[in-house]
Amino acid sequence: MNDIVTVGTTTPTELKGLGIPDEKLKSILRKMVLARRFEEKVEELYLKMALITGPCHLYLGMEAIAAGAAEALTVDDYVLATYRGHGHAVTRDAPLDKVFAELMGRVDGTCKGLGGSMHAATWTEKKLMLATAIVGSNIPIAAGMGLAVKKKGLDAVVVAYFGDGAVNSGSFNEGVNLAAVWKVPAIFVCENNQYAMSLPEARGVASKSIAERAAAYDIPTFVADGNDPVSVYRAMKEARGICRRGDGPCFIEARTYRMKGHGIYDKADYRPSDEVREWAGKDPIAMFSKLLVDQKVLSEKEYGDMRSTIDNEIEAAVKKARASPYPEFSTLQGMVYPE
Ligand SMILES: Cc1ncc(C[n+]2csc(CCOP(=O)(O)OP(=O)(O)O)c2C)c(N)n1
Repeated sequence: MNDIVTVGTTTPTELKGLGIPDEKLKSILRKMVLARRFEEKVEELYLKMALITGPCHLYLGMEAIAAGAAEALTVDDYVLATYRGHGHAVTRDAPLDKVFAELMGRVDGTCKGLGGSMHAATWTEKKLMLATAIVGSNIPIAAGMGLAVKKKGLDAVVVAYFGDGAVNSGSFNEGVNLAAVWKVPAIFVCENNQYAMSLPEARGVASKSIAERAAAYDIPTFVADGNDPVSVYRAMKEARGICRRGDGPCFIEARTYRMKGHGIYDKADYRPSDEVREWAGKDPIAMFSKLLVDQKVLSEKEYGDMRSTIDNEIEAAVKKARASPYPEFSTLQGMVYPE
């Protein structure tokens, strides 16, 4: 079995010694705030304004994973998300107005308004190849895409994101095993938010840890702090390097917590209130912004400006998305039946 490497939580004294340029740290923070503000706006558009309908799963609280990982990847790398994919779409620079338009079912959306929230994280210009609602299904697809990347000799990796529940699926075992046998450049990222709908990890996962299960396939396995974007960034950089050296797939388990229920209507009252409070105290954006301000990577003023610029970008994107029409029925027909 491969050793499991833990990339610990970044301490204030460690931060500068890591040699990560200030611009990169600021970019990570910007991506986190963007993902947070995007979701807060989605909640408002859905619950207060009824401009979004259908299933919708928020990424609130998990921003450190998408932002840290996105900064460690290149524009050529492929990303496969899930129904909880808005955070991945916006941190990968998918056009905000197009993601909003998809959520509102408008023709200018990332899937022409036909997919809705669950498929919004699809935008091939940014190599966001798929957002799937079938739990675990992107894992074997990543293995297959990794094989294509390897055979074509591309300078890229394929990254699949999924939750702790997905690790209990047959797809996980088939996909990770094949990727390991074929030694393909795929990175499997388990966003362990500790619940699969209402099922807590402790009651759904028999092995001691999710990372141990992946390491049993004899692939390099990392455990990152899913509420610390630098920890995730470092794990992803390392994993990408291993993949690009031709040493096969890697696995990252990033433990975090979703701030809200499984879907937008889920009040999540199956979670103990002291647990919710404990994790609210570990808000990844509050912690990371404090770290950067304390370490003088950016000033309070710069952080305030960053937030208001993002707020303006969000408002402009919503306006543009709302101006987009609904698709014609013929568009849907054309997608289902070939001409
Ligand atoms: C193959 C399959 N089985 C069951 C479901 C129903 N389902 C939707 S989400 C979900 C929970 C998944 O939890 P997890 O993988 O931890 O992801 P998270 O929602 O926490 O991001 C389930 C069981 C599904 N969509 N697909």
